[in-house]
Amino acid sequence: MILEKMEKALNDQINAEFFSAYLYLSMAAYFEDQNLSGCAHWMELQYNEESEHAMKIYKYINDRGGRVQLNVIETPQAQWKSPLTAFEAAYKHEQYITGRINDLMKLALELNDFTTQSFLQWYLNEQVEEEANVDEIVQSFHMMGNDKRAMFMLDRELKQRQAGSGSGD
Ligand code: OFO
Repeated sequence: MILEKMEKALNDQINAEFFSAYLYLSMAAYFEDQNLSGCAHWMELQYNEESEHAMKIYKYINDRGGRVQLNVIETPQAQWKSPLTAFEAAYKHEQYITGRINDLMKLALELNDFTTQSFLQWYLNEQVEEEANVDEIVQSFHMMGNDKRAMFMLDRELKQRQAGSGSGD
């Protein structure tokens, strides 16, 4: 049986993961509008991943005999100044999520909840990857500056991203 305090914090994280999904879907829609279908595709896959992250916690709470409580998902931002600022916002968001996972781990340690500590280990590792993947794209944007041809190439590369991988490689 999961402790109430841990259950509440994990339920909040389900909401945060679904918000991440929503945010990235909103970014996908923005990129579609900018005719950057590769960036849009990358964000759509990110949307799927975030939904999976939420559902993993959903399943965990149920498996531990807890009660899932779904809450309102905040409206995500819909417009960005440029493709670069959208990816920068995604990077900042991932750093925020990493902070949240660290806080969950702190709580699990405080409560001596060993199974939740083990469960959260996957998220800690995943966040290293999540931050690195977005940061790599932000760096590519910085390198190409206003070069339209480079933008075209990067968009094409991002279109190659496969489900389960973070980049276009
Ligand atoms: Fe769920 O990792 Fe991104 O937010």
